[in-house]
Amino acid sequence: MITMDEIIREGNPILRQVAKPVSLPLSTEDKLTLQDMLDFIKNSQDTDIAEKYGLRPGVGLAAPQIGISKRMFAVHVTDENDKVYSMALVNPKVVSHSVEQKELENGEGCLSVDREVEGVVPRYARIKLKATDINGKEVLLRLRGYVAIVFQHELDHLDGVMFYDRIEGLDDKFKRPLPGFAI
Ligand code: LHY
Ligand code: NI
Repeated sequence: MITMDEIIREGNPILRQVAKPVSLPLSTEDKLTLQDMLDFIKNSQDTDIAEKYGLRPGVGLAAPQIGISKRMFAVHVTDENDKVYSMALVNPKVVSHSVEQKELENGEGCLSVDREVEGVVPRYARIKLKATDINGKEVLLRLRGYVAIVFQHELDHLDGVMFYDRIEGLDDKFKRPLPGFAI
């Protein structure tokens, strides 16, 4: 099982790489990795398991965070209407998004960041996402609110972007320009 020891922390260049597309059909190895990632997130939300293994509670995990630079992530998160999004996705693509932005009032954290970074992280309020699930099925998701923010946080990891890169005016030694804005 994945524990915190496997989670790569900021400063490791893998977190700054643009992850590679996953080849389809999914290999057995990639499927096992995806299942491990989803299990980690679920375990981290189980008080007893989290305490036993010292897991920090999380709602999402991207493959680069366990040192695998491939375009895949897992989420286990509940929306405002108690709908549970529990899935592992590969090659996700935002096909459309709102103009409206939204942010979590208390900012964001990251399982790869062992400190608090203050500041709001602007995200799209709504996104439509196309991806392939662990069974090789293509899915189209319409996401809003907290869940949309979590998915965007995980998507960013696939492009080597950390949440604090998006905090306006933040001065931080780990902060990098967003892709497309480099000189
Ligand atoms: N996981 C964070 C977590 O706590 C994701 C997250 C997203 C936190 C949005 C806060 C706001 O589950 C990760 O860092 N995964 O990359
Ligand atoms: Ni993160």
